[in-house]
Amino acid sequence: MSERRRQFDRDGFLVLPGFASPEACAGLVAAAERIVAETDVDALETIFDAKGQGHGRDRWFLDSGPEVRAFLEDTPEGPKRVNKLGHALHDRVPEFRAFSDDPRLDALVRELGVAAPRLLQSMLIFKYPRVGGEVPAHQDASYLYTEPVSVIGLWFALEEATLENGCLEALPGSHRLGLRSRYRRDGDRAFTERLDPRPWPRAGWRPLPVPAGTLVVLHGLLAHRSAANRSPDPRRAYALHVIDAETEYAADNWLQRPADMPLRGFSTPA
Ligand SMILES: O=C(O)CCC(=O)C(=O)O
Repeated sequence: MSERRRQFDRDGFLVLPGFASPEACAGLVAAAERIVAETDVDALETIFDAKGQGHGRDRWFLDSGPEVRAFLEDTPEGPKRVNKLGHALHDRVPEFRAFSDDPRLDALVRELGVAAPRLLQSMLIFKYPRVGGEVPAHQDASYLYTEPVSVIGLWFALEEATLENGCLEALPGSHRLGLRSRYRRDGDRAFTERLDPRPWPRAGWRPLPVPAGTLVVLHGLLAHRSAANRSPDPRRAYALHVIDAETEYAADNWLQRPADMPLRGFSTPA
């Protein structure tokens, strides 16, 4: 077993600095901002409500699995700002597709135990200066559930992530504490079902300030979160979530792909 695998199994995450070049990071930021510039942000209505999950009653969100859609920050007083783009950048936007189809990622997730990787969702998380909101503690397997759990989050810092601008924070070893909730779809709504009422411990969280180009790999059961961006600097990040085709994808996950857009593995030619 590789040292990387041992560390991932022990902690539930890996921090891999220097994964993406400055040019690659700048290319994704430019592509994301081009999409935002082409979007009528004032006409958007769906706030990505990381705390209350209010977007779970909204088709703009619920049907976004195979699309590229923008979601808003909760800024009741200020102008509308984009919180994230999701959830099929890796399929629909050439720059994200090229970045995501990196054979190093295929090899990495296989090394971490994913037998048949499938690219499930992708997001550009903006965390713009002063408006980028908090992401409360969660496990990705709550949202992207397979039986058994297989989801791995690949989170790329496109800019330096700091304590001030809302870097990721992880709770080491929490991937061994079981799944605390499931986010389940029921027709036109999705809702959180609590499986374990205990709150996450207050102590033991580790902030992960990282330079641009760093890849943070997150076990699907690892508790992680990020604070609001209180700084004058943006903290844009790209997140790609991968599951194992040899597991069962839950029929009541919020994200469902249409039959004509099946999930694919890495490196499938466009
Ligand atoms: O970028 C963030 O602040 C949070 C990202 C996250 O929680 C995720 O990708 O699962």
